[in-house]
Amino acid sequence: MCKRAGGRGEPQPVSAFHGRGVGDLLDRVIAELPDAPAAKPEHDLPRLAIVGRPNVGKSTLLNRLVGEERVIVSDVPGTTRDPIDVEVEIDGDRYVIVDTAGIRRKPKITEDADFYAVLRAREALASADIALMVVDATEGVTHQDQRIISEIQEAGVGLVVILNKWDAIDEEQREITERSIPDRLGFVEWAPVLRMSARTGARVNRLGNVLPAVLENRARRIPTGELNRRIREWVAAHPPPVRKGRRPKIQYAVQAGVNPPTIVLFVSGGEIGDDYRRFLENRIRREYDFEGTPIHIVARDKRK
Ligand SMILES: Nc1nc2c(ncn2[C@@H]2O[C@H](COP(=O)(O)OP(=O)(O)OP(=O)(O)O)[C@@H](O)[C@H]2O)c(=O)[nH]1
Ligand SMILES: [Mg+2]
Repeated sequence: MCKRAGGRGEPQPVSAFHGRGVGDLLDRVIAELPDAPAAKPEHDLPRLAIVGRPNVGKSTLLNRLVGEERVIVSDVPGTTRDPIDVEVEIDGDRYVIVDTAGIRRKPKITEDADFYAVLRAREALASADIALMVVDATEGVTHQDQRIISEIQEAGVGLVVILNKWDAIDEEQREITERSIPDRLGFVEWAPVLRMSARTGARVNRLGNVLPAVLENRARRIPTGELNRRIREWVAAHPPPVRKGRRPKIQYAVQAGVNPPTIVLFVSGGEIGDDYRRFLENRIRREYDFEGTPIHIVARDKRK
């Protein structure tokens, strides 16, 4: 808690006019704030959600990670209906892992079971720290895969893409799949992509290194002074474009949260567009290791 000095707290020198010390002040304010209600208690294990289209091998992967046949596997799409929580240890680290129903493009609303299965898969996804997005390598990355990945990104959940059934494709098909990756997954180029076979177990152990790194990156904080220094440099080299006849000015920035890293820009004189947010995100990713986690950048009007 706050160290008391005569009941008024420790003084923090700032210059409101120059903005000097404001960043450090904000860091201290944030450190004193109670954690957001969404934050999980520390004793809770990190949650992994296995998601993807029907029949890609999600349940097979869960069984492989657990080391026994905990959930039903079959070649009939739509086998899994309810998300099931299972505790697993992967390379010495413990997690809660959730198998989910395959997410279809349009769940047949007439078939209630289908509709609710997809709904529950989305709920399991929303409360996960990392999504293991399983893709069927024999089919390559499809549009529906891309849609699910966009949902993961918007939910702010960590992302590891798994190209599963790697055992079932030959050298030529592997090359075709590899060549399509930059195009199909370019919009999440920060996500690790692992080739594996849930059925044979080949390369499943790669998750052991990747998962702890993603969790660490999701918890990374950029100190406010440093963040503002860098943003000033990037803005000086590439100022935000004029929109609706007004040029926005970023007054200051602060990383307001983690899991996922969330950066708030206080802006005056105009609006920051999506393109410019992406530009800043790319610069941030060049400087800091945020592999495997979305970054949310929020612009706020300074006057509000
Ligand atoms: N060749 C090969 N087949 C696999 C692999 N993983 C899963 N399969 C097969 O793919 C089929 C579907 O596997 P499941 O694990 O039930 O797939 P799912 O994604 O859980 O399917 P739903 O629950 O219906 O969404 C089964 O016949 C599995 O044996 C793999 O790595 N290689
Ligand atoms: Mg299943």
